[in-house]
Amino acid sequence: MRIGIVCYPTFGGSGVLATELGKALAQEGHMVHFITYQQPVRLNGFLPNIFYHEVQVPTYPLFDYPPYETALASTMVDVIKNNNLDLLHVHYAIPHASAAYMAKQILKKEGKNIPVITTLHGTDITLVGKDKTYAPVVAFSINQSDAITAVSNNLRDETFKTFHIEKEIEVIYNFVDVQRFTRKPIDAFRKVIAPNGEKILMHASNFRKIKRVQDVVKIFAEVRKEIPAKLLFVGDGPERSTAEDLARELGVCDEIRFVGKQEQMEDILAIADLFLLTSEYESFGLAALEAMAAGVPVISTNAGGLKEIITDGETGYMADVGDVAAMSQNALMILKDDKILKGFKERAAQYAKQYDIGNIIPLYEKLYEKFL
Ligand code: GMT
Repeated sequence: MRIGIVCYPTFGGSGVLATELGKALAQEGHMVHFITYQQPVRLNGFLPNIFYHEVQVPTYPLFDYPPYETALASTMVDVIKNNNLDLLHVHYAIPHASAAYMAKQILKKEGKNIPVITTLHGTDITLVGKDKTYAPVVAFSINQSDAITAVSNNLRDETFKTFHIEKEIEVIYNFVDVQRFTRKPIDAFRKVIAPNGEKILMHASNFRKIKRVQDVVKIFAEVRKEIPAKLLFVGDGPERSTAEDLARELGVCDEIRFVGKQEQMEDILAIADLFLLTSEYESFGLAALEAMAAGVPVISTNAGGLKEIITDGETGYMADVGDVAAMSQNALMILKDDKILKGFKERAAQYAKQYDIGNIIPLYEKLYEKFL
């Protein structure tokens, strides 16, 4: 098949998922064309069967806001026509689903039918999408898609609650390449972070408000009162300085490393003992799944779709949003006893296998085949 994939090229979960999907499809022999404004971060190195088309958005003195959506729709038309694509798969509804609708209408006039599949990822529905500035366009363009998928049952339900959706939404879970995340820890790296054998806690996100990174710092400060530990913050974003200020206030700043945006998550996760995800909402929590695949148990909130991937008391523990005391207790329960920790690590890795890339890619292929 010749497949167009449209996504955000950044470190966000939807872009990561879309890129990994495209790479896997290319490995299966499909021709995959990425259409976005920048090379996706996980699209590194040369890969046969993968093509990348950058959306150029020319500036003009009249434009205070250059019209990206128009440029994207025009690029979609151009790429679909010149590469004779069979279908377009857009990730994150805003503005990808509406740009795809526009491209579809233009091509229809020229006698070409291009099926559009929209995958909903989370905040495109639950936060940004439902804002009345965007809602009518989001609802309309989702309904105009030939197929809709959501990354969890929770997101599917939230979408039906938020919008009047006239079609079925198929749930296709996020996935992880288990083999890639099964890494031996790099000893030298572990020694740099935790020279005296301290336990390593980790959080990775885009540091937006919804992630509640202050709770991560608070949990870490509680853990530090009882056991020697270090905290690794991976990623960057608007709440980073708030987290840093709080760490200083709580006297744990020297025990925390902010390592910024990282591509090689598998190497970083390999040295971690516990992953913290304190979000107010996660449609799925791909970061938590990657942690589990690397054999790292997860302490998280019970928000959104997290309940669908974390098994309480087996692969980690969940607590209510903001319940720092419970999350700290849960973290200590796992970390205090090496035998208990080992059990959680093994089960996390084992449970992650059901979301292995090899189980999920065929579901997308099956969906695509319906439109050929
Ligand atoms: O979590 C973010 O803020 C990034 C966001 C995105 O769209 O890139 O992630 C969403 O999509 C991921 C992949 O499907 C999910 O695993 C995340 O849970 C979801 N984030 C939220 O729902 C907040």
